[in-house]
Amino acid sequence: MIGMHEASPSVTTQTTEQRLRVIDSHTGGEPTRLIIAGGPALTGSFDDQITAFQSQHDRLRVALCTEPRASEICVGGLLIPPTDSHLTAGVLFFNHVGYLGMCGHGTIGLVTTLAWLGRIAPGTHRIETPVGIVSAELHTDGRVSVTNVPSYRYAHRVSVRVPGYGMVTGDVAWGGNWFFICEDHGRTLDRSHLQTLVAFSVDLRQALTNSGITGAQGAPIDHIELLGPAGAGCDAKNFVLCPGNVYDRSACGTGTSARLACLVAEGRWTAGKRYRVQSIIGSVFEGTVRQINGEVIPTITGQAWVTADSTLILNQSDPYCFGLT
Ligand code: PYC
Repeated sequence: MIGMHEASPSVTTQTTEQRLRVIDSHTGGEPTRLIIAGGPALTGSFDDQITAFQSQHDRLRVALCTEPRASEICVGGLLIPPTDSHLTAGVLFFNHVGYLGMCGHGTIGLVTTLAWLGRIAPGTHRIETPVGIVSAELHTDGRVSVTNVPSYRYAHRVSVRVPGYGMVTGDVAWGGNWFFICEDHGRTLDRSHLQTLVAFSVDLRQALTNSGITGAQGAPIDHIELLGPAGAGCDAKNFVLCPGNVYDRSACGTGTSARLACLVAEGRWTAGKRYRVQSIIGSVFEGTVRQINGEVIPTITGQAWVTADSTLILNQSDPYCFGLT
C-alpha cells in the first residue's frame, strides 16, 4: 500500500522552514506535481483526510500550484493512504483555484511517478479518489490505461446565450468532473487561437453559471470541452478549459470519459471501439468504453514522463511563501 508520507526530518518546530519532496511529470504536455514526502500528517478515513487537507492545509495547494513557486497550469496531487489496504494509493488532485474530483492525466502521472520511484510494477493498480475508485494498468512500455468511474450524459442539447457570441448548444456530462461539451461553438481549434478559445470558454462557463445550468444536484460545471475536426488518425480534437482560466495541454482524461459517455448515449460509439482524441497541442489519448449494467465505464490510455524530483522549501518568513495573495 502506498500513500504514507515519509516523515520529513526537516519539518521541525525550531525552524520556520518546511520541506516538501515533489515529483513533477507531464502527461501529453499537462503537468502533475505530486507530494511524495513532507506533507501534513493526516489521520482518519480517506474522506476525513481530504476534509482536513482542504480545511486546514489549503495553503499548501496554493504554495504548490501558483507563483512564485509554480504556475497556474500545474495540477498538484497529494498521496493519501487509501481506505482499503488492497488499493495501491489514494490521491487528491487540485489546481490553483481548488480541488478536482478525478484527474485522468494526473492519474497517469501518478502511476508513472510511483513506477519511477520503484514503488509499483507493471500491472493493475486500484486508486482511491474523492469520486470513487479507479483502476490504472501500467503497461510494460510505460503507457498507462486508467479505467475511470462510471461516466454519463446528464443533459442533452442544452442551449445558453453567451453574451458577445450568441446561442451555444452542448451536453452536460460527468466523467469524474463536470463538463459542458460543445461542437457548435464556431471556433477554430488551433493552437494559434488559444487566447480566443480561453476567452470564449470562460464566457461560456460564466453564461452557464448565470443561467443556472449545472451538473447533478446543482454541481457547478467547471470544465468546458470544445470539439473539432481531428488530424490524421484521430477521431476528434478537443480544447478543454479547466477550473480557473487555464486550458488542458492533454486531451483531458475526465473530459474524454464524459465525451465517450455522450457518444454512447447518442448511439455514435460502441463498446470496445477505439476513440483517439487530440488535445489542442496535438498530444493524443485513446479511449474505449465498456458497458456494465447499463453504466458506461471509460478507459483512457496515455503516457507520462517524469520531469523533476525536487525539494520545495516553504519558509514562513517569506511573504510570498503561500502564493502572491
Ligand atoms: O485529465 O482529467 C484530466 C484533467 C482534468 C483537469 C486537467 N486534466
